[in-house]
Amino acid sequence: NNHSSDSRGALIVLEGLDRCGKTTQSSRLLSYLEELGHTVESWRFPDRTTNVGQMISSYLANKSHLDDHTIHLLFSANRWEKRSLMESKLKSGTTLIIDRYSYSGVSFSSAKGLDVEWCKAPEIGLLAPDLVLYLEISPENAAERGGYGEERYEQLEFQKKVAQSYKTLRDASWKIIDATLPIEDVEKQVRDTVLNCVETCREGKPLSELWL
Ligand code: 2DT
Repeated sequence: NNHSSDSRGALIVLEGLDRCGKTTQSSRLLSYLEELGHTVESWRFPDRTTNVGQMISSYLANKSHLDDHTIHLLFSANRWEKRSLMESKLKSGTTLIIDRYSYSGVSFSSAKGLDVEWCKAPEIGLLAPDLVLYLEISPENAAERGGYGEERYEQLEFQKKVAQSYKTLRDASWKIIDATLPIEDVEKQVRDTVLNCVETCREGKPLSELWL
């Protein structure tokens, strides 16, 4: 048994369509793990605080226009600029809960028509999540929740394409959760799956890289 000081944290990613409840679940999960005494941080991508992140933010707000390949590479660069910090946090025992990651990168860009393999290429070598919680909701249902803002991508037809692309990316690290259930039920499933994952990482599961 590893002593907690030399065991690593878990890399947990939340994915799903806009309005699926990712942000709510991330913050609830953060408090839950904190209460249990885990060292945990909540991150999100895009990280709009960096220079690259500001370019992305302006693009999403329709304040700038970029070629589809260019914005794809900026999203990827935005993950690369956080990679070493991510690795050191995990190795020092911090669990990271991340709202969107490479799967958003690949699904949103390939939903525009870019080649999937081309989209995956710049993601190769980023840290692979130990668990991807996919909060599943139909695009129609998500749209009915309201709150689609002014941002690029927040449109039903496009979200339908994104949902299709997400489906092709599922692998063994994914846990699909029905996001139309009451918030507490979703939360319960998130908690159970996460505790399991945190334990496996603590017991020495090695960190790996995308794409397997
Ligand atoms: P938020 O609304 O969650 O801030 O996301 N996106 C995100 C991409 O197209 N590629 C990516 O790599 C990532 C991380 C999803 C902003 C929008 O940006 C999209 C929604």
